Amino acid sequence: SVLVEINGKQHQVPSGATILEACNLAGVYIPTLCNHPRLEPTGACRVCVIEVEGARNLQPACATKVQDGMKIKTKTDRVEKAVKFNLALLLSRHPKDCMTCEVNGRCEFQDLIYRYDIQDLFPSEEKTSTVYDDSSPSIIRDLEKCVVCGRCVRACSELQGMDIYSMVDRGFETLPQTAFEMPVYETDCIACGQCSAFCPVGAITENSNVRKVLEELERHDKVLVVQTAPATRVALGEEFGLEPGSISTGKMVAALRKLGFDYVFDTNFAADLTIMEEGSEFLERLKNGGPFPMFTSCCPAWVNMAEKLYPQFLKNLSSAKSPHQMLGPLVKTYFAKKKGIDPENILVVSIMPCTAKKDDIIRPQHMVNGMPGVDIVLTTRELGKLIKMKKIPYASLPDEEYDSPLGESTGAAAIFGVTGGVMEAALRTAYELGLGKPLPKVEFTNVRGFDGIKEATIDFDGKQLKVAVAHGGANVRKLLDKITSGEVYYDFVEIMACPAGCIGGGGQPKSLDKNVLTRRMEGIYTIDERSTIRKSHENPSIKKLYEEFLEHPLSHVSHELLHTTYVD
Ligand code: HC0
Ligand code: SF4
Repeated sequence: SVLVEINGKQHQVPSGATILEACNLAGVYIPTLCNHPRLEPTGACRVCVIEVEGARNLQPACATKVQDGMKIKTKTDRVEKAVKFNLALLLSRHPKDCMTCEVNGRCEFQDLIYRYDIQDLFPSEEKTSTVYDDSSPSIIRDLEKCVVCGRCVRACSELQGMDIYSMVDRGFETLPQTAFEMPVYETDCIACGQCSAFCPVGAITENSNVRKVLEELERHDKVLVVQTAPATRVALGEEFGLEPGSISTGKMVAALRKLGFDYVFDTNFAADLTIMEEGSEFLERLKNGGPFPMFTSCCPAWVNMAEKLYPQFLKNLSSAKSPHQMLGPLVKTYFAKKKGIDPENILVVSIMPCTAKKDDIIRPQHMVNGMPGVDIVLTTRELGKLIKMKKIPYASLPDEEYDSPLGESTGAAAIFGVTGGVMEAALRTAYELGLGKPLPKVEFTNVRGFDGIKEATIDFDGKQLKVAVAHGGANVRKLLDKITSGEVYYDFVEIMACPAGCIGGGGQPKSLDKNVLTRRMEGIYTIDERSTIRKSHENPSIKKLYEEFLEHPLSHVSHELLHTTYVD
């Protein structure tokens, strides 16, 4: 560590830290827009400038490393003036329609303008940019609101390995643009939404369906069914001041009932079902000799990536639909029949940590009996917004339970929400169903954690199964390249496009906490540990579903409702 002086006080800080990190550790506030703890610093916004004794110019705190004996001043008139000037410049080119903005009240720029009491010094009537791109069902780009921080560019390239945007200088303005300024939906964009989760303002947001759902709730002329993804329950609370990783499943269910949904089901139930189908498919492939590796197929951004960039692997993807796309059709068949409801009169809403699910529900392959399996997707952020609009006191709601029969789930389903979870859940079931004997140990710890690519070898009655897990597009692409070149061989591979899996999904609450993913991951594994049933094939409601309706995994009905195809 090194000793630095910040505003006249000595602080011991880790060597190699940036001045911004050092000040954060010392509890000294520094404003910033372009910096994000999970992205490489660039110093682009110049809002974090500070004075360093001996240096003539102000320095960007995010991109300057501490040195032993450094004397840093963050509160001088010169700093204050520069920060205000830089904010005022940004404000001059920013629209002032905060009241109608998607992120009103949750905008980092708005907070800074308020905090520094910035007046509009250079009011301009002219729009600086007219790029408004709603081509994608997943994200909307309204670049008039862009503050040129470059976080979207970095999230897309550093984390996702996708490079959809680059900063384009058009003379009078610089903007994060697609190649040839194409609508984003026409590029190789996989709809993961990471760019929207890192945007500090409302320049890139999820393509919101809040109003649509609000209208359905108020009209209420249909049976309103909602399902919640595994990763939502450890993140939604953040929108209401709960610690990251707090498990608020019961409050979420209660809030959804208060909003007016008639049935609250759990995507986790269908995650158990996915394991039954996908696990059985894997066992079939072992019997029939492939094709290997078998890839998981539940991440729709990964499916987009495979279809757009790796068509050679489409035959390797499991044909199992993702859990929420299994639950929707089951609601409109199995459940509708049980309750005597006309399926045309049911609306299924999925609450997902994911923006790609908005794209996923309009795939023609997901139509069942002429109806979409799932009608509307709301991200975790959008659900937070809806709950706030309705003034529901989320944090103090008493816990409620999911409805049955599509609400019961196991610990195996819970861990779908983190990287490695689908693999672990699948192995728990494939082992016991395939070998007919109990697992020696229920946890597969080698596939857990944040390493970008994880591998394990599992002894499958003498056969050594090789499995791999990758998360975050950049890691995924590395792994796929190695598989393509023949450098590595695997039997089974789990892919999640977002960093850390769904807990880090592009539709999750925005966070500047660098430990947010660790906390959410802890929350997920805690749910698994606390579950009395931890293997999908032991879920009694799943057993009943097969007895009453599906017959057995990979049956004819299963194929009709629960499996899909891919196109390149
Ligand atoms: Fe996921 Fe899913 S686990 S993709 O990460 O498989 O979004 O949370 O809902 O469908 O279950 C996301 C999360 C899901 C699905 C499940 C899978
Ligand atoms: Fe890149 Fe994902 Fe944003 Fe598409 S949605 S531009 S792939 S970060």
